[in-house]
Amino acid sequence: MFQKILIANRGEVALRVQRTCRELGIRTVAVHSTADAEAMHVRLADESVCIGPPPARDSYLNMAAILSAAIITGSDAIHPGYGFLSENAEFAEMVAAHDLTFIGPAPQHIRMMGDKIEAKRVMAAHGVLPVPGSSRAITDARAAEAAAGQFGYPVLIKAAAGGGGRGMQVVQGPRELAERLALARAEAGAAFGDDAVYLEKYLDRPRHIELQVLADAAGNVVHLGERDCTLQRRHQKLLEEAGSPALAPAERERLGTLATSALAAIGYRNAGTLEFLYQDGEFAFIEMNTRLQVEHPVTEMITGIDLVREQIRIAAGEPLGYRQADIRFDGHAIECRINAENPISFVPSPGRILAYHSPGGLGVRVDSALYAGLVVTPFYDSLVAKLIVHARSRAEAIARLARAIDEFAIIGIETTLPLFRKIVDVPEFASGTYNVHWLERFVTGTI
Ligand code: MV4
Repeated sequence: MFQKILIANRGEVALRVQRTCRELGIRTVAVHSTADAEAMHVRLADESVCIGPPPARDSYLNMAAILSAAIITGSDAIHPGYGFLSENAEFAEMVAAHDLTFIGPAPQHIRMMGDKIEAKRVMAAHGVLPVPGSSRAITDARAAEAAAGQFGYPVLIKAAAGGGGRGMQVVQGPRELAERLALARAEAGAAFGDDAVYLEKYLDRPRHIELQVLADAAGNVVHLGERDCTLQRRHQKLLEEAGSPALAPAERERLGTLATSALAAIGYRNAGTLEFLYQDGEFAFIEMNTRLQVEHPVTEMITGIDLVREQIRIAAGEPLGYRQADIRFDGHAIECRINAENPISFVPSPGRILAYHSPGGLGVRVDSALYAGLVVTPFYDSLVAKLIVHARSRAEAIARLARAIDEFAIIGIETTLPLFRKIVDVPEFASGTYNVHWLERFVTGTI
């Protein structure tokens, strides 16, 4: 097992990884930009190293600075958290080249899943059906027309290097195709430095359901059930649940069996998440994420499994030590992502935290690096806290969430807490019958 882990991240996820390291008796090294000198993840680490100025590209994305910090502190492994370098295959390779362990999948699997066309091809070859679409990158309108003709309009153009919805273009019919294709390619090139795009059949009212998996070095693969991330705004998830209000236990079993055997076949290792669109009782694979996800706590709450502990143990070569049949799904969990933003306009709201009180009691968890006196800077993601509740049923979890939101006080900046207080009171939310478009209409006042 590792003696010392460098955590190449900041904020709540840096604390999240530190907590597990402490429980495992592993020392922690924090890295930070000059903007984060007073941050909680620096205060609570055993050691810290300043790696650069505030812009992420000069600090939290600065591979040479992070590797130097790992070497001078005598760290044995690097946990990347989520975002930043967590899905950077080149970084994972550099970590290994310096005789350090990257706590995550092998570079080849990060690279494979980073190419969304390749990810769909590989998963399809192992029996996980993707959304119908083009099997290769599309470069000209004629190839696009031929592909669209095969599975029919409307189609969606996506960036091969993308993910997360950036640069997507819906095409209603053949007359719009050439124009939208040019637009999508230009956007993909500007955003990802790669203008490869692909086409998919556009599903008009899907839910977003994802499956958490764990795979060890010995080839044992288990799933930890699904998360429902249907409530998104502009491709940013706002509220996630485990399990999905739309799914029956038998459907979870069917999906889990398919997905785990596919990942075993490709030799995947560590934690991963398969993303699906779910519409009319059918799952269609769209992407795989090769990192710990922001919404992982809801899975931890219903399974009792510490995902960061499993990531560290797997990276150290230890076996999972349990089988699929040993995993129990207990109750229901909901997470709200609380951002430092105006709850109506979503304009970022940096500033000093003047007072802070977090909720507690049975079934309440808060993952946050906030404290009274901290200055929230405008340099990074606006996520400042995750409020997670767990209860025996979804209805009880919603009631618990409402009271936990009422207890939560974050004074000095604007946050999205008032938006969540509204959502939990809406009958459509309680019914669980919405699709990915519902929240957008709710926040804009269209419904
Ligand atoms: C889709 C889709 C419908 N059809 N793909 C958005 C983020 C990325 N992970 C995948 N996304 C989608 N892919 C096909 N073939 C719908 C979404 C989608 C979405 C689309 C428009 C507006 C809001 C959305 C929210 C979640 C998912």
